[in-house]
Amino acid sequence: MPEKGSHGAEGHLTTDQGIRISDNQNSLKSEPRGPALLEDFVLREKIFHFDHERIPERIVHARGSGAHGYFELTDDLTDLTKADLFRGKGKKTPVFVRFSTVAGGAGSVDTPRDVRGFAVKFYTQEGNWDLVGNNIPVFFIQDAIKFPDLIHSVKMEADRAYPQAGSAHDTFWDFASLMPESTHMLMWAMSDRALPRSFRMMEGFGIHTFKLVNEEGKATFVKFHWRPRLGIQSTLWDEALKLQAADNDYHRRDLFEAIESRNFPEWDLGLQLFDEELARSLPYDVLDATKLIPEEVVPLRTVGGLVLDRNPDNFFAETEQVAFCPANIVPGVDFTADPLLQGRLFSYLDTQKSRLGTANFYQLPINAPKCPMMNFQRDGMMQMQVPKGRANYEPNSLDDHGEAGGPRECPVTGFKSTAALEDRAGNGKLRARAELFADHYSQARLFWLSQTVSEQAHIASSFVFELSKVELEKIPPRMVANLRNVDESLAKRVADGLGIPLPAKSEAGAKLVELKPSAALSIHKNMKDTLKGRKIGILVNDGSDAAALARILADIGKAGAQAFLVAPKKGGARLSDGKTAPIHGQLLGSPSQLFDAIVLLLSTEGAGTLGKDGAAIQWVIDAFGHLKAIGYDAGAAALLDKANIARDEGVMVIGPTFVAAAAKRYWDREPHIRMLA
Ligand code: HDE
Repeated sequence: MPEKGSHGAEGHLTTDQGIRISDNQNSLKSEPRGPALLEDFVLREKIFHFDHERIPERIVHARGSGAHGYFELTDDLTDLTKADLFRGKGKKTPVFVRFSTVAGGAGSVDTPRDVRGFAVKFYTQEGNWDLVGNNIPVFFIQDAIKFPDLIHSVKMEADRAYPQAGSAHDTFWDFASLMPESTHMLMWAMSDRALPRSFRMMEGFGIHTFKLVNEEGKATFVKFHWRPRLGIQSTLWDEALKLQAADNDYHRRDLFEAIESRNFPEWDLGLQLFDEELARSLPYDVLDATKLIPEEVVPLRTVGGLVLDRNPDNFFAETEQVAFCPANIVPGVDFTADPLLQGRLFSYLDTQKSRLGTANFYQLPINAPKCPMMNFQRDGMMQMQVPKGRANYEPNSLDDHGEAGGPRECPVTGFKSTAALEDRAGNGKLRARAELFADHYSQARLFWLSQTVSEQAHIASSFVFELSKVELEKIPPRMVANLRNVDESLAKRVADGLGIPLPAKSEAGAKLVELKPSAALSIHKNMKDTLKGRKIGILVNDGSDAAALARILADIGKAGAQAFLVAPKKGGARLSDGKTAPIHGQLLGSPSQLFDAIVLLLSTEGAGTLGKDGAAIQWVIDAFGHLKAIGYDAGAAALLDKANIARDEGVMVIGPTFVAAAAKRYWDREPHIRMLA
């Protein structure tokens, strides 16, 4: 079939039937002012197809952005797994990755406070393996049977159909406060992890414990971690809110542009590997998706890298139609009895039939395996394959008669489920949870204690903000009562912030264990002092110093960052040398939240003019408020004064040290400019 879009070598526009179209501007009429004719098959076909362009959006994770790339193995894992992609140092496996928000619809914004999906489809030589993860290593619930309740509560409310893409509303907090098992995940969701700066700067986690299985059938527990090579980076709440206004597509654009400019996003794949004995020794259950295993207990082993190096050719055909499914697994990897995972194994295939309309969606190019694929599944809507031969059942003996008998089972190389490593109490069938699942607070406390002072303030303030949006008065005290099991000071700060009395502590439900804080859980402790992959906004005006601009552009380029020139007029700014500097964005349309640090290069006169422009003053105030570095030259000082900017450690006269300083956020500034809980 010729590719859609190419429509034959000669580039003729045709109908879906291949008939050449002579006029694509005018419908067929009986006379110039006469009615359109029913006979016009060109018009009818075009409108008909247009009318049916949309498909149902995903029930969760509706808004997403994807890219192609590859996974490269750097550490041979033959001793641990027979999976092809993990054998042979240097082996490359093609992938498609989709990042997403969870709660919002397909047309919602990129930067709400939300969990992000991190779904990877590996097209291995032995079939497709999907590692469908998130950017947070734990989940809200322990058992899949609660998933519809969780999602109903967080999506827009049933009667009023708002809010879109946000958890700050009654039904979410009603459910969350009644589900103490969600407390650990709430700590993460209220932290800056839920406000990533870029898909390229967030971690990914498989969350559940899986198994790797080697040739001998020996299984090892594994947890999967994606580590961004640019380090973890998040935004502040105020910044995320303003980004929603400045650029709805902030993350989608960032991913697309990074790949277009060959700054390929990269992650390391780290594995936490452990055996049954270690699992048994832990004070929590490795089958419980609300728990993580600190890296201090089981360190990460880096085994490979993920590189995204190609944007999709077509968003709908690829990013929209890609169907990830945790049940897509290859020999050498296996599931565990995690009750959340088990529910997921059913859900994805089921929902994809409803979303993509036919059981044959696996034949779409983005979903089809890149290795041979043969079975006796037949027919169905939109069957694209034309299977040959008489046999459409198995076993058959048609081969014996010299006719094609079709594919056969592979007893040796085929996928085999491993025996459950998990404890079996021999209780028969029951609707119950394992004992250690009842500890809902110890790891929430571990997370809290692992944060910096400033991160703790963000978490406390997020709880205050979200709960302040709740109208039913009984909900916030219930949530604060749960938080008292996490940390008394946190609960007190949230109660104070809301202006409510501290409620009695809720029942902990299980004996809490004191866990050692883990530095890996903090963003601030894991940020990289690098400008690589980031964007610096430079404000110039007529009269700006040409030599200073050339110097800073060279420094930024050397640091691997992107410079973005902003001026009051898109036509450019006439610099001190009389030349016009080309501008990337006009001031009003390029607010400073789009940048990681800013530079002001202004003549005294230029600064004076901008001092009368609200957009310029706001530009500076926002960068300062978002704790970014500000570099300026002598002329620009007047604009800083007009914006009332204190000269703290992060505000400096531009010079050779600026680039290093610009890689940081100035957390110490925050208590001076913002009341946090
Ligand atoms: Fe999903 N989830 N999920 N989920 N999930 C879907 O599948 C579901 C869960 C995740 O970019 C749906 O094709 C259940 C955890 C991602 O296309 C659906 C449960 C994690 C994506 C579904 C969970 C995820 C989805 C909706 C509780 C992190 C987007 C559309 C047992 C490990 C994939 C679709 C993409 C999408 C069900 C919980 C990650 C309805 C029942 C935990 C990244 O099948």
